[in-house]
Amino acid sequence: MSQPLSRRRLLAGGLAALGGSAVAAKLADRYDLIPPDWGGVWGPGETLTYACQRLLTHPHAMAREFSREKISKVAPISGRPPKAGPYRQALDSAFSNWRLRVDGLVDRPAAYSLADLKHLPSRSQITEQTCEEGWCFIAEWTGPQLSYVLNLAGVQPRARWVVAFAMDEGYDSIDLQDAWHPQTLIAHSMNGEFLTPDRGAPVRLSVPRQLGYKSLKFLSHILVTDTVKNIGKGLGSWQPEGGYSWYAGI
Ligand SMILES: Nc1nc2c(c(=O)[nH]1)N[C@H]1C(S)=C(S)[C@@H](COP(=O)(O)O)O[C@H]1N2
Ligand SMILES: [Mo]
Repeated sequence: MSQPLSRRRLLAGGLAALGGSAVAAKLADRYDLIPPDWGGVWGPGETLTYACQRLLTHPHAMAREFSREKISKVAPISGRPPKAGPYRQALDSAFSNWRLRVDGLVDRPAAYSLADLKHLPSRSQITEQTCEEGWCFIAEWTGPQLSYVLNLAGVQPRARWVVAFAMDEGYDSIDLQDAWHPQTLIAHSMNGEFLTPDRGAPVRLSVPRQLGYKSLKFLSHILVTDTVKNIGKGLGSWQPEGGYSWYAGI
């Protein structure tokens, strides 16, 4: 978004006033403000939330970062790794044959080994991860920024979404604004140690500006795309299929 703030405010105010109407939807579409879960009963509300977030917050507004003493002693786990199948095989061989594919609307598709990812320039951040079920914890995450990997791949102008796929069949998507965000990481470590299987090994996303379900674990594939209609049930995200919002900004 490159409009001046006053215009954004006006537009967002207009959207709020029109909440849920067809006019609001048209406006939002014109300014690229439609989330994948715009349809259905909650669609207008979801669109309003997403559109206002995108209009009113700075694209690089940072999630809060904490000092080391604030790191939580207890960090719950949600979503265990598969006990059998390809994940188990990959784990048994210490992920030596595992690759993170990066493809879709990019000029240079790539496949990274775990060693490749560990050697890329990385960022460490002590941030809070918040689960939609009501708990949270603070931890340090380390790994290359998603933006670094996307830059290597060369994202094409038509792209709008980045979809991550996991080895437990999970998938989730974020828009390019969150994909380029400096705190969106492909994390290989938590609190200075490589990820355990429970924590999402070999690598997971860390997306501290959104609820925990966007921080997908056990990654296998990153797809850059202009539509998520063909992903899962059409929302490009596991959780909205169960009733949560596609946009999980906090
Ligand atoms: N692949 C995959 N990623 C996942 C999940 C999952 O079940 N599978 N659970 C999500 C949810 S709901 C949350 S809150 C966080 C939890 O991360 P943690 O186990 O490190 O606390 O991971 C997210 N990533
Ligand atoms: Mo969660």
